[in-house]
Amino acid sequence: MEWFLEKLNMAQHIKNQIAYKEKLHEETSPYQHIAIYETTGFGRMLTLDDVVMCTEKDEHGYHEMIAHVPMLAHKNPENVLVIGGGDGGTVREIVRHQALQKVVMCEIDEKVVEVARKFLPTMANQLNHPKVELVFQDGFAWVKSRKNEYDVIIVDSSDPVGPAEVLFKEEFIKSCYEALKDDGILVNQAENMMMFSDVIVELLSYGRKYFPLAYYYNTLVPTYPGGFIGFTFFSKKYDPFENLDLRISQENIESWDLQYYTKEMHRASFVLPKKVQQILQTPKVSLK
Ligand code: SPD
Repeated sequence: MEWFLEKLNMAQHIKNQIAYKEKLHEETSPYQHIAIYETTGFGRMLTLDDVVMCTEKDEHGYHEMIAHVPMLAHKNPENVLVIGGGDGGTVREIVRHQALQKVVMCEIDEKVVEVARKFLPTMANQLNHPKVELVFQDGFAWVKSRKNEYDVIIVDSSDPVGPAEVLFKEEFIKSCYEALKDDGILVNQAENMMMFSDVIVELLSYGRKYFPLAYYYNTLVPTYPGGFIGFTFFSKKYDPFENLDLRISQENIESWDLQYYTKEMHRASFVLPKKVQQILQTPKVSLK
């Protein structure tokens, strides 16, 4: 057994190590170093530039929550854009929705998708779905060229160091706002609330300049530093809960084979620790 040591440039006071049996693959694409490990406890793991992206065992907390929270908060999410998300886990969740007509996944690095198709079939297994269009180009450039087009945009990015840095900047949030329809929702991967509240505060400050509603919600992913990660939720019209009962019954989510998402987890994920809520200044959410 060996130990993978995460090289998360942002984490200064903590070390994230995952035990593995074997490194199954590695290559360097024009954008980053890509590797797949067979871990001892979490199944296969994808890393980019030596940072954990996902493992087979705990990916559901991330992909179900990044996808179903905005998809069930929106009244009719027909047109969806995913920026990043090359492993395919987010798209796998989005295509469950009957309301969906089309999802575009814009991933800068074609090699990540190639590797996921080969080594992570349980995540990449819906990338050939007829409602999915794959685009291999810079996500920012794609968003900038679209206006009033999407119901939901999901930014399934890596950390704000390296290729994804631009996705955490005001100009990008503004372009997403413009690419969304009048009742659109934008969800961004937004790091761990205890360790990187400065990143979240900054993202929220950009979002609040354009969107009337700004929230942060949280999910459990043990293989990420700190064990939690969260998302910003920016919305032009709908709060995260107002369409929930209706949408859940329309989609009949009981028939989906989910591991993490439930209506209760949806609501509870927006309830933040007292100090975090004070720092982020997001609306207080009741569990009822
Ligand atoms: N610190 C790691 C954050 C990684 C977030 N993105 C993961 C991609 C999974 N589809």
